[in-house]
Amino acid sequence: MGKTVTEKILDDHLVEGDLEPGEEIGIEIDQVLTQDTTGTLVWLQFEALGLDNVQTELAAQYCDHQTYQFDFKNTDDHRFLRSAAGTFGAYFSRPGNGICHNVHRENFAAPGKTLLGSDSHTPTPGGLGQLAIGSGGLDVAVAMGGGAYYIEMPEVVEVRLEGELPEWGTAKDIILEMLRRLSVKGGVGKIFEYTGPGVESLSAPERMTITNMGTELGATSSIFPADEQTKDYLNRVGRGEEYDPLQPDDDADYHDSITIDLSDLEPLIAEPSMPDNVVPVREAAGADVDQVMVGSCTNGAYEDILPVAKMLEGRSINLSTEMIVAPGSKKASEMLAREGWTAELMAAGVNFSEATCGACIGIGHVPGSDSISLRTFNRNFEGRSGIEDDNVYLCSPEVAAASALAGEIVDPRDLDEDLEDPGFEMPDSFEGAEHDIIDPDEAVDDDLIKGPNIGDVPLKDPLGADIEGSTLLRMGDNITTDHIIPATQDILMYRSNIPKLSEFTLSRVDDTFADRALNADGGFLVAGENYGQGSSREHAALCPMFLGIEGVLAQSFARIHKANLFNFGVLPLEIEEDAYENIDQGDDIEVVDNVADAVRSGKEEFTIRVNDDWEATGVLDASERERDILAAGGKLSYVKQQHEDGG
Ligand code: MIC
Ligand code: SF4
Repeated sequence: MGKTVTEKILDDHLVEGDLEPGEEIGIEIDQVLTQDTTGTLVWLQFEALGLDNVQTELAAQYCDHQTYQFDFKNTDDHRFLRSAAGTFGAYFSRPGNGICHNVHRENFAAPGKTLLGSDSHTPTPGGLGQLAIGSGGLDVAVAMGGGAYYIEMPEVVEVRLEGELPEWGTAKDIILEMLRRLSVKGGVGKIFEYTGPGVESLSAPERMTITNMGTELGATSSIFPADEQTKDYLNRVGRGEEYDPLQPDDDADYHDSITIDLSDLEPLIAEPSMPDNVVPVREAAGADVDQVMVGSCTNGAYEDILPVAKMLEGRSINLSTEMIVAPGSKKASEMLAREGWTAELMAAGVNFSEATCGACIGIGHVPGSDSISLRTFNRNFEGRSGIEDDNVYLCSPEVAAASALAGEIVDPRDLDEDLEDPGFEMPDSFEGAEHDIIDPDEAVDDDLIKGPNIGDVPLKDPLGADIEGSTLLRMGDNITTDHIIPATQDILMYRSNIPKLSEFTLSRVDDTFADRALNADGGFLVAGENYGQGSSREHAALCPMFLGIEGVLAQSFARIHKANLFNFGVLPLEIEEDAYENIDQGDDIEVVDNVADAVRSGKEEFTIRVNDDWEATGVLDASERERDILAAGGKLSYVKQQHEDGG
């Protein structure tokens, strides 16, 4: 039987298992990427594992999320990361050089290779035919040490694109349409593979807007074939020799198929405060916009800002609206400046930010209370912008520019007859800022430099026989990792200091939680569907573990977060809606079986006793390897044990 693009790459990298959906597979990783706010733990864990050299073809450390050195803690983290990259053999992209996904696609991403990254938007270069997956930092550390990466073989779902985008239709509208149809949990356990005649009409950067935001569907990854468009992009970034054509076989067998006729699309917008709250822009039109932001790893490339510049050239943004452009890479800033577009944008009333994630996670450009911010980003979870009562909308750069001109949300087709669709255009070459990536051969440090805020990674005891405790917090559906450990500056600066960071755990849901958890002797979290969606930050599992959380009972889990719970020895049990409805905060929970034995022996259904009064079933959906990790008290202890055993 013919193979999909995904299967071809997996086949080439398979070290364990069969490509059967639901089966655990182990794959070899060619490239890894990490960034500043997940990277410190990656290297601390790499060190704790006793590893001393990067074993993958390539590893890249980016400094992009918190680049403003407000506080010595951020600066110390950057210095530690530079020293770790130098010591262990990774590329180091300096603070301000750009967002990991943008810089990686320009410099390293290549078709047919595997990429693992400690950031949930790692699938971005799927648009170049690379199989790229986001994970927790510990998985990245292990892969970087030469270990395989294990996942449940996802279902490969075809997304067949027919036709061509109409005027003012953009790649962003394609992925917003996917979110409108499938929701933020519609991609869990899936890889979306784009096929069909519509693919040819999309340039590689447009494809990468789609694969980037496939993460918002909860997908393991998203991928396009590698074709003439891929070759064209690689030529323009000066890496034409890395082109390797890759197409699905004619008789490739997909688990499911979705068709989108591109010519039917119209400008779309995600309303507050979930990326799947998608409606046509015309339905949201008329609302006053206080702030417009163009940027992020979804739409912050030079190619995304160029149409904005063309639309604003010779015009002025509305006086009631502030507009900020945050290029995704310093190279994009440099190119815009060299070509005069920066001046055009400034003349129209735009302010520039340095190339950083920044505002996407509430660091700078925080919207005013209860105001509307229109962004070209990928996430609009409540409070993520840095203020609880935010109203963040997500849209294409074109809709953002039109709305900045109007001062209100507007479909560009309705703004002004003279406004032309600027279309999508790529530069002939991407030149600039070469000196901002330090090659491992030119490393400036060869020893780790740890400031006082950089501590060790706490370990958990191996799993015991009895697990009991109180329901310390009961939450609803779609709880994000931004709820568990927010990413704003005042909290982010403790990412390398787990005891301190833990004080903020779930504080946005209940600010007494951390104290209550520390004082309780063990305990549980209870949640509805899709618990832990969003970011890959392993702190969202590590900090609850540090506070004594032994298990999470949820109706369902997001993929990366569930893997992180295993990695830190926290028991994730799936419960039915009925049980979820009947457990109240404060209820006593006991997992009745001898838990350590049962986990090791492969038991799937656990009896949960509530208040010594009634019983529910908790399902442990885990591979043998995940069970061993859980029983060992987490992956760090498990891998160390394997090394000691000579495994
Ligand atoms: C995000 O978009 O939420 C982040 C910040 O990039 C995270 C990584 C982190 O928490 O540092 C992600 O997506 O994994
Ligand atoms: Fe950075 Fe935002 Fe992209 Fe995360 S989603 S990598 S915070 S720009």
